[in-house]
Amino acid sequence: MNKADRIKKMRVPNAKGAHEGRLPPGQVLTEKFPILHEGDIPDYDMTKWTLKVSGKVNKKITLSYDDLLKMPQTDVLCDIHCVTRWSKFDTTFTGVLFKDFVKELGIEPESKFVMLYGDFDYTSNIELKDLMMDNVLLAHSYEGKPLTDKHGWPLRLIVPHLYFWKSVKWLRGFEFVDVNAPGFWEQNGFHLRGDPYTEERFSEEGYEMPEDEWTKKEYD
Ligand SMILES: Nc1nc2c(c(=O)[nH]1)N[C@H]1C(S)=C(S)[C@@H](COP(=O)(O)O)O[C@H]1N2
Ligand SMILES: [Mo]
Repeated sequence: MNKADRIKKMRVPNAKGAHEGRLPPGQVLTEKFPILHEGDIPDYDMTKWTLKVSGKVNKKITLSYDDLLKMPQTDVLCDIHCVTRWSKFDTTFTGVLFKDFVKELGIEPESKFVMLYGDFDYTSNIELKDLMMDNVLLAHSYEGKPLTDKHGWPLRLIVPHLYFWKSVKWLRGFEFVDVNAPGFWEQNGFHLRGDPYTEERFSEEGYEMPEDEWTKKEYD
């Protein structure tokens, strides 16, 4: 059974109660920080690490880690919501806001969509307008400390207003495109956009829902 099918079969928790309004429907609050990804954790030589901006943009650029650290730095306080049903309140990440990143580089995006690339061979599609939201961050730190490798060091995306699979760990590239082609999970049964408040979980509608597969996984 694939991941989408497993989540569809879970029982739906009752999300009504203390956090109604803040906790999206069908989510369970956790204090922990679960670790979820496909494949291996990368081991980088930071002298060779790059972040690539490609596709339909005026400036195609390859940045070093230093380039990023020299850009304006912002702390973002946000809640995060994983499609496997866990949500975590009040997380703080530090890094470069996407809207600042675009400004600094003088990129004039002509395209409405972006394909996000992370190691190893992870992709996720996103609309440019979702990336341009106020608290979308290219994050290098969590709670004031460098990200742990399991949570995406040296760089991960944080898109607080969409399910966490869009928050690409080990981020390596942004490709500006004019079609909203599905990324990795989007090709495997998950929604093209992924708004937790309207439960855009799957690419088809009408499923029975959760319990939680994440409790069986690793977390810190
Ligand atoms: N590169 C990469 N990024 C990824 C993933 C992945 O498999 N590879 N998984 C996504 C999914 S499904 C989730 S829920 C979050 C988990 O982030 P965390 O391990 O820090 O909680 O990372 C997202 N980013
Ligand atoms: Mo996930």
